[in-house]
Amino acid sequence: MNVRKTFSVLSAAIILFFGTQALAADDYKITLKLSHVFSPAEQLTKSMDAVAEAILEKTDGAITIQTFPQAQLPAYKEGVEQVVRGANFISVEDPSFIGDYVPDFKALYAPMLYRSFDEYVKLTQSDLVADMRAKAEDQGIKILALHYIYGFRNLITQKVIKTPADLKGMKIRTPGSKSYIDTLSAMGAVATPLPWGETLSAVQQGVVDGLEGSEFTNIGTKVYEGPTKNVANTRHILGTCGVYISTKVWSEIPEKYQAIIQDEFSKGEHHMVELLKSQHGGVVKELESHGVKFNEVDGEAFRDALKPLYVEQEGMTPGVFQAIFTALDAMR
Ligand code: X3X
Repeated sequence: MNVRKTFSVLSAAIILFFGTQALAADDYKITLKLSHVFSPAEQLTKSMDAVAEAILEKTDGAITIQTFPQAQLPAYKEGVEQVVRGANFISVEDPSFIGDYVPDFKALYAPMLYRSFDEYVKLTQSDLVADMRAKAEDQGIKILALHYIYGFRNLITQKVIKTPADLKGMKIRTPGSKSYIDTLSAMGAVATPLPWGETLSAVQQGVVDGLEGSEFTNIGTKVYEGPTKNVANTRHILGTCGVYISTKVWSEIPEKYQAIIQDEFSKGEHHMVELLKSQHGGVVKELESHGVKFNEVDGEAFRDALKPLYVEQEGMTPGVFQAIFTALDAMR
């Protein structure tokens, strides 16, 4: 008799627990603010808006993601800080901006590593990067995506650049992370960090001699309308964004909604990679129609100039660069 009574009490408790969970999930709602620096015409903006819309629909309105482009909200380093502080906030920035918390991401985002979008995508799916993701979670950062790729970053200047010597004394605008500053300095330029919002006016006013960015940035923000009409195909950094949310906020979202959020951001990054691969040739032609000229560079000279950057920095996992080189060699 006791066994039967115990069993029925236990069954009732289990039904009550899962029933409460189900009710909690059904009543659960959250609004997250998503911040990035891209302009309305750029694919990243369109992709973020599409993912937010799909998540709202598939969660029957439980998960609202309000998207804020062009650094309307804290962005870059400040955006990642919002995530680490546990705000209801999603930061969309390149991995160099989480490098302050997990230095290995600065190695993942190091210059002249990748020959294609696909190499980087494949590396993000490796055990090596899974370890990096785990380290990020220890720092309070849940990574929902890493390959919202917006193109290889090239030099965009008035003067034709072919070698590091050509960059001597030239002020080149970069984003504010150390990865970019170290990269452009090693390439021979005077790296001049500025938020994107101040960049085109700085070029116009001659505050900087040029910038570096992808063809998708060039066309999407109309860089070509300014004086910097020469693109040197350095492909020095693969421009890509990750999507970051607080682990604390993430853990409070019911699992059924977590699955939808993760699935939609994953589908979004795969879609954007394939779309931009198919669009790149047309974008180059469109830029050329606006008077932009592309030139090849002395790749060996730039690779030699950048070699000192493949030295482990403080906090990096010993051998992390060798592990990346080995993984990339295995793909080729
Ligand atoms: O952190 C995200 C990007 O890496 C920032 O790159 P930035 O500041 O050169 O902006 C790229 C542009 O396409 C924004 O419109």
